[in-house]
Parts: sequence; C-alpha cells; structure tokens
Amino acid sequence: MESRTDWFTEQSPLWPGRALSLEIERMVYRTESAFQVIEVYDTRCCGRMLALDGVIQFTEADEFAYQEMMVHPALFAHPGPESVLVIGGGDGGVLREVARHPGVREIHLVELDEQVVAVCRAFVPSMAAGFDDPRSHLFFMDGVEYLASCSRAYDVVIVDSTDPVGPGEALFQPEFFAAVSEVLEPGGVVAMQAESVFLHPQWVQRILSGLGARFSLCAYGVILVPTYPGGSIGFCLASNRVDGRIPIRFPSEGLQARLKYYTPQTHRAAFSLPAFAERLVRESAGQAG
Ligand code: SPM
Repeated sequence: MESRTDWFTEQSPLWPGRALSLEIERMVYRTESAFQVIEVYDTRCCGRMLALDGVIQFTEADEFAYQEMMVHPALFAHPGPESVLVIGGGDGGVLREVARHPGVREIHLVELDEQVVAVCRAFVPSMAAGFDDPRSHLFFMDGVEYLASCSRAYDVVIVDSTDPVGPGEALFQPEFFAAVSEVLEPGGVVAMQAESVFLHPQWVQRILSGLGARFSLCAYGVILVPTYPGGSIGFCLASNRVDGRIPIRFPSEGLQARLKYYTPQTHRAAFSLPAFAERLVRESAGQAG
C-alpha cells in the first residue's frame, strides 16, 4: 500500500548544501504580500509553523526559546527599562515577551509587512497576544525609514529580523546599526538577531563588528532552537553602559513560573561560547570601528 507524506523543506542560499524538513499535516494559509510569501502550516511534530519566503520563522513547539531570549536578557540586564522599540517581529512573539514586564510603559513595534501581523493574529493567537496590550503601538513601515524620522530615544531596541537576504537585508548594514545607536538612550541596550555561528560566521562577524563600531560593550549569545537550521541561533546584546551578559534584575516568581527557557542561569550561560565562537567574537571586536 502506498502512503504519501508531505514535507516542508527549508532551503536558503545562507545554508547551502543542507535543508531542514518538517512533515506537514495541512497548509493552513498562504498568501503573497507586497514583500514576501507568507505560509502557515500545521506540522506533525512541532505544531503550527510560520514561514516567510520559504524560511521557518517559528514553530509552536520551540518558539519560546527565541522569543524569550531575544527579550529577557536585554530587559533584565537594564536597570529599569520603560520604553522598548521592536523592529521586525511582526509575528508578535517578541512583543508578547516584552509585555510580560510590568515596568515597561510603552512598546513600539515597527513592521514592514502588515500582512504578517494580520496572518499571525488570524492563525496563531498564541503568538499574537501582545498586540492587544494597551502599551503596544504598531507602525507599519520600513525600520530604516522609521529610525531616520524618529526624534525620541528608547531604553531597549530589539531587532527581530528575518535573515539577511530579501526584506531583512537592510537591517544588517552599518548604516542601520548607526541609526539604532541614535535612538537608544545613553544607558540603553540593543538586542539583535545575530544568526548562527556554525552556519554563517561571516554574518556573525559582520554584525558584531558593525555593532562594535557603535557600542563599547558587545556580547554574542546562543539560543537553542531545534527548528532553525543547525539547531541554534545567535543574538547580540550591545550597549555603551550595560554588560548584557549579566542579569541585574530577576523575574518575579510568577513570571519565572510562566517562562520556559529564560532563567538568570540560562541568561549567563548563553554567553559561554565554544572556543571557535569565542575567538570569532574576539576577532570581530578587533575589527570594529
Ligand atoms: N519572532 C520570530 C521571528 C524570527 N526571526 C528570526 C528568524 C531567523 C530564521 N532563520 C534562521 C537561520 C539560522 N541562522
């Protein structure tokens, strides 16, 4: 008897010669926005999944790892963040985590593609919870343009980008890092999606030296995410005053009980790197400026 199985296979020029495949139960939704192909699937092993231009952005099974670590290390390393800017992050996951911080008074999210927000609101309510928080304000525009016209500063800026091909490319340029530094309070912290040190060390180097040219403290950490290629992704914390590797505030008991990845221990541990990665970070710091 013949049985037919459908698989979603993720391929990208950023990781040539390898692919990640997930078995699909059904396609939930597919559309082509002005910027990209947006697809939502139900997978056999990892719940609902969002892909943009064929690249997995999250699955329900492990999205908490990325969202929590893109947010909580930056916010718990800062003495008292009240204003947060999220660039990208149209699926809402990062916003959801920021909204868990009672001390944060305003959260601005700048997303290029309004359709990503609409699709996640409609099909992935677990990710979209933060959109309805009264502290959240959404701006549908290019992040680079938003920064150019921005006349205020934020305590924390989080760059939750896609990969540096397609619409996300502009968010990995030196001009973008400079613009981010202009909208950050002097004691502020930047958290940036910083790719995999195993898969594309050249991009990691570029991000670190680019941020290093603007910020005196720049740290690279690793997040375990089984449904990203290579099973992990990096993030960078940059600041002129704050050492992002060290939590100086801690989740309340209630918040900690709801978190699935972040603890003060995983915060510190994320920055304990394998030797080759440590060397890469050191070399990148040497190239900054
Ligand atoms: N809020 C979730 C959005 C995810 N943004 C990052 C997606 C990166 C996908 N590619 C991973 C490639 C691994 N180097």
